[in-house]
Amino acid sequence: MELDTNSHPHRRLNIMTGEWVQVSPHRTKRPWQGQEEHTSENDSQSYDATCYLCPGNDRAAGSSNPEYQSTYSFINDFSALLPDSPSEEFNHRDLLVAKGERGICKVICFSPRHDLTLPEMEQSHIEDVVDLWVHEYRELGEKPFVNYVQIFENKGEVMGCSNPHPHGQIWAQETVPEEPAKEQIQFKKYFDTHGRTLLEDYLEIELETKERVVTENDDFVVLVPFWAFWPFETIVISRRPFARLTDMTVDEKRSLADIIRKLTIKYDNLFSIPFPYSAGHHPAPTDGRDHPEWHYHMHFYPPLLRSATVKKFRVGYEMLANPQRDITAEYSANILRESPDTHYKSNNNING
Ligand code: H2U
Repeated sequence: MELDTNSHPHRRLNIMTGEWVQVSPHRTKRPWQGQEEHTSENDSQSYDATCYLCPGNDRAAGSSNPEYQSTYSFINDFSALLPDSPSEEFNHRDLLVAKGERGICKVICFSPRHDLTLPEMEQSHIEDVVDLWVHEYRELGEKPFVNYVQIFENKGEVMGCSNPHPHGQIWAQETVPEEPAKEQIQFKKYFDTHGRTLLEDYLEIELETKERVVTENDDFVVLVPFWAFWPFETIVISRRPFARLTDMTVDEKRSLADIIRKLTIKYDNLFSIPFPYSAGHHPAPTDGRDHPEWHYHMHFYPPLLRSATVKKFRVGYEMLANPQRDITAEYSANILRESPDTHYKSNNNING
């Protein structure tokens, strides 16, 4: 019998990490009697006097925010990493091993407006957010002890986001953390053999069929990767294989803002809610090396499965054995592609 990836259980290789994902498309018919998440709309007020991130307000640890008009970043008052902690190693008989880790954590506010999320923001305001990401990547990456700058956003209560005010975080640190480190190995292996970036060649294949492509513009393509784990996971890949956020041209920065707007509008429209996710940039490490193998991209990992209230849990087999998904990447890509381009709350048309 020939393998039909639309109906037969199979495994797909995540070429970016070298790890396998179990796909079980025949399971999508099972009934659901488990937990349903409650949905939360955005706050409707543009300023909240009790919000730690609104302009002019006091923060939890005593400092206060300026009356910022656009974007604003500050050192996280509860930073997980500190710039002056010892970076010595500890090793007891190769069994108890630890190493000090230095770093800097920042919070970045996307807008002075408490009630907006990225898909509801004007294109020009998302461009300001892109400029801030580039600025922070440059400034933090230039610090001699910083070898990786991880910029990310947790959106929605279900993802553990602490505050509806639109914001993200940055953790810049000495060590290249696990996820980009896995990609670094895979990218280098591929580049050394083929002389092209792994994502450049992968994108070429995806653009032949467009089966998993969700949306695209002149400089970026959004697709559900062949090996996606989260039901509506996507990756944003630059058409030109550049490595760093600071390598983007003015046009590419504009295009990045545009593609993020397009994608997040589609996400919100999927279940007519502010769609929760963890998303982040994977630019090259800032370790002073050139990294011709690296290809800039962004990951979006949304937790929802089949409605606004049913979440995917990574438990049981997936904790103990292997990541697994039921609906196929092709099925999800199709749903996302068909998701309307105008935000459900407004006439904010993504083509406008
Ligand atoms: P999350 O919503 O993704 O948790 O990010 C909010 C961050 O903001 C969180 O890391 C920080 C928290 O430590 N924070 C401050 O730095 N100051 C505050 O006054 C409140 C929250």
